[in-house]
Amino acid sequence: MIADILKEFNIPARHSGVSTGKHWLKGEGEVLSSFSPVDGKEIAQVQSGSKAEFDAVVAAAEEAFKEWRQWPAPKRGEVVRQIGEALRTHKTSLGKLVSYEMGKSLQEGYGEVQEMIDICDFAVGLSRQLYGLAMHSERPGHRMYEQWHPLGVVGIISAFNFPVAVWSWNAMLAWVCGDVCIWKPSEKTPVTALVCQHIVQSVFAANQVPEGVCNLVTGGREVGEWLTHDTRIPLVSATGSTRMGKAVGSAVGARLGRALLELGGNNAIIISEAADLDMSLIGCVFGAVGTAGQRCTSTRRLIIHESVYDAFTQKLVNAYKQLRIGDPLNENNHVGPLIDKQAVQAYQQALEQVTKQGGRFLVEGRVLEGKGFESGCYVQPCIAEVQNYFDIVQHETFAPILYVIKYKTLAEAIDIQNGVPQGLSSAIMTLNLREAEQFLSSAGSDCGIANVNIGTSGAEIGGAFGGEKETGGGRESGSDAWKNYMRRQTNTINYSNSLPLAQGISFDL
Ligand code: UN1
Repeated sequence: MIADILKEFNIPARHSGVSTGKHWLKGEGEVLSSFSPVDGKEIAQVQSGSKAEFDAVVAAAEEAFKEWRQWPAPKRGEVVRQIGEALRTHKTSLGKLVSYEMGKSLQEGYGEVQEMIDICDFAVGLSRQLYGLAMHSERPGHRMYEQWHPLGVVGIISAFNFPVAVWSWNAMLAWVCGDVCIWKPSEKTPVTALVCQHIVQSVFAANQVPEGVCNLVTGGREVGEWLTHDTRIPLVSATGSTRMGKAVGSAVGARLGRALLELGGNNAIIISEAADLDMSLIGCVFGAVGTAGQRCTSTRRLIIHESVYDAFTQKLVNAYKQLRIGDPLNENNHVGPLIDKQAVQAYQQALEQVTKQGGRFLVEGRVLEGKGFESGCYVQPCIAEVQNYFDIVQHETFAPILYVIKYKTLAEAIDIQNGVPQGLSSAIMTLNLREAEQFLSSAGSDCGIANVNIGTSGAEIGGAFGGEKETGGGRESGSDAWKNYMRRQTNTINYSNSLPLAQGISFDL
């Protein structure tokens, strides 16, 4: 099945990972092997870019920008509309490949492609709505307004957990805004990136989009460093760990470029005494075990009111007993593998730390062995009773480990929810309006995303996506996130016969 999909997209056993959107370069850098965590098999080898090739790509991007920025935005939107159509055509095969290369369940693989289609639709509408404000000048015979111009070359560093959707949030907005993109996908999921590049390239070719608007450079850390240090790249949008984000943010900041950072989360759901417990269960379990706990938005902590603590943890334990773990392409399974053995090791180390720091497991974790688990990447989702201040709880472990914590008052619950270095997503389950509004108020959740009666993961593309504190502060996707990809220009026009100075200053010659 996967062989057919690779054939459909013209991906041989070895493929270049460097493209200017029209031509594939040789790929003179290191060779990446993409192994599926599903069965441990090699999917393909990808030849990454050398520094010289990277420089050639940036040069092509700069050249393309001169033309692309002059295309009317709705025309650029029309091209993005066609990308959305192409993604609709390929949704099943790309979704399966995402599931196979990354390990998320097939439903979530399809969901990821749907998220790409949704952002295409959003970007098409946006291409006619890149609005600036008009202001009233303090001077007679003057007019003021602001306009948004394309920014230039945008570097996109994406993570393995959403190997294609998060790139599309950035690329589709950047393209309607008139920018050109250079994508460095995760070295763990280069094959899905090749497929996206092929899809976009054929749409671009049919529309005579200039070479250099859609660039791909696969590779390891060094490619990320080239992107972040390059003064020809005014914006670097990066998704990944807080450690990576600090490196990107300081390198880009040192040259006064713009960094758009979407980093780790440590997302909690408060289960109030006024929660609908049956309904809450779905949100909590999907949030904790969906994508095997490898979403930035995964639910890591449940803060449960003491009066419903026993009842709700019992429900959770029962639900975890029903979880089917295995091949994510088999739709009967809920949970697939972690991305690789390194991730399994991090999971195991976290389990040790939980016990060492005084936690108690309600559902024990372990690495699964035997038939179907040969890749060594499948783990048992687990639940541990902890205190919020434990060092391990303060860190994001990218694995299905759910921490439960008891609370007495809502104020205490909000303190616990906010009492971590990260600030991405948060939620409260309650039917009590006062509680919900307190949680959403300025004294409530300190996260970029705060939900009521739904979980922490699975945000829609229409809202701005991102978070505060160590999550990096960036906002991608919907709302007015497009402004990150443009430069604002304030224009004042004098149509009078004199030149009065602002602030009433008189200056006569
Ligand atoms: C991520 O994990 O980096 O809200 C992105 C969600 C998805 C996107 C997650 N729509 O869970």
